[in-house]
Amino acid sequence: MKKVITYGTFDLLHQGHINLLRRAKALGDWLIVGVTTDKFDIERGKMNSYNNLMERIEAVRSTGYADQIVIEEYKGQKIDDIQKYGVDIFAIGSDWEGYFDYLKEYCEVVYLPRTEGISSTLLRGERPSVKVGILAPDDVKSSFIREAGVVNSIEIESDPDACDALFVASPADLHYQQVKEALEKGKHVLCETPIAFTTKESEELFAIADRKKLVLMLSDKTAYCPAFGHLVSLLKSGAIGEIMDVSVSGPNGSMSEDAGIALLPIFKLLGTDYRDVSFFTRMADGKDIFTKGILRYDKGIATFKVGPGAKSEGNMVISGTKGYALVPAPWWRTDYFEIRYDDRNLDKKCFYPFVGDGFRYEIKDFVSAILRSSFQKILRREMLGMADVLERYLLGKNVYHL
Ligand code: C2G
Repeated sequence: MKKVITYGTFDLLHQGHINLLRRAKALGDWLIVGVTTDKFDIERGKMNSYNNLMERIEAVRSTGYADQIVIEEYKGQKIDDIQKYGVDIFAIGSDWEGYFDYLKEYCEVVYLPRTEGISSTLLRGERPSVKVGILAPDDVKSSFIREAGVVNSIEIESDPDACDALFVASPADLHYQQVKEALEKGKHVLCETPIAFTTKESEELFAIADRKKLVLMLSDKTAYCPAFGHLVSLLKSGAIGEIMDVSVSGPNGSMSEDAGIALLPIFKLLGTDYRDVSFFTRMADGKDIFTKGILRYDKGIATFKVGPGAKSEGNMVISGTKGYALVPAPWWRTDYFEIRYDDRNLDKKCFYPFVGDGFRYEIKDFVSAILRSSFQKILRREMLGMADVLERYLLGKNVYHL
């Protein structure tokens, strides 16, 4: 029996894919189709798939050409699969001509003609997209535009009246007013932390968003990147036992700029039911240049330090009853962490992609929240917690000056 294998994303399955599968099947007696996982596609720079893995597998199955479907999860898997399944022919579209010649050492390699005039990219372009306006300094703006280029269903709109959504990364004291205006005009908002300086103002913004059925999402590169999400799920599933201490160092902006970022892992891991918060702060020329914050919980404690005035290693250590997690600097741009135990044989090193400058993850989530009402990774109570901590600081509650 002659076995043929082919691979692809097969997003928004179209005639080009169907032709390819038909031609691949005709080369032998048994066709194996490898469908890429969402994670692997993101790793290889494909952020913009419309269908998820299950939908794409179902689409391939529905063509009737695949005798066997496998999932492709990592670079190098093609060689492993060819050996594992005893494959005779590797087939792929001619857009890959020459690229897979290295597989000739393992089996025959056939480049099949690509169908012209149709592609997933074209089909994605025909779907509704979100027009996003940007209120940000030039460097942030150009980075946002560059990263939005790899995300599906988004267009940058320079006319503020014509946009459906707004990205706000202006100075923190302008956020509340700008977010409020945008929401009142019916625009979805992605805003850097903090959305406001008080809980009352934050609640008011959420109420407008709800009344107008709009997405109000917090921009924070850490929250949406793959490593951070997995770190939180792993620790919440008990990987280090009961979490007792979260110690966060950095980023090094002022309290109003960066406290929200530093509080995110604390709230994700210990929740928002803190008993009290105290601050130790040092001012220079009317600005806070160093602040250490302490949040006391019933069964745990968290500390964070922010500010440009005291240099430090920007890492994060989370202590549990059975082990601890170490996220090396800069923890807020997480692509790697370690879980450590007394028995070093049990230690785990976890690596993840952090592609581009990290904006793409939150842009993707923002667009899905608007178009598909998908789950928002930063919860409202966490955003309100950030506003509450900042408000206590600005009101001088439990603030000790150094
Ligand atoms: N294809 C085609 N004609 C088109 C579009 C796609 O023949 N108009 C072929 C591609 O050449 C490929 C297959 O359909 O062989 C799947 O295409 P994609 O879903 O775009 O997947 P791709 O990114 O090419 O992944 O490990 C994955 C593989 O490297 C290929």
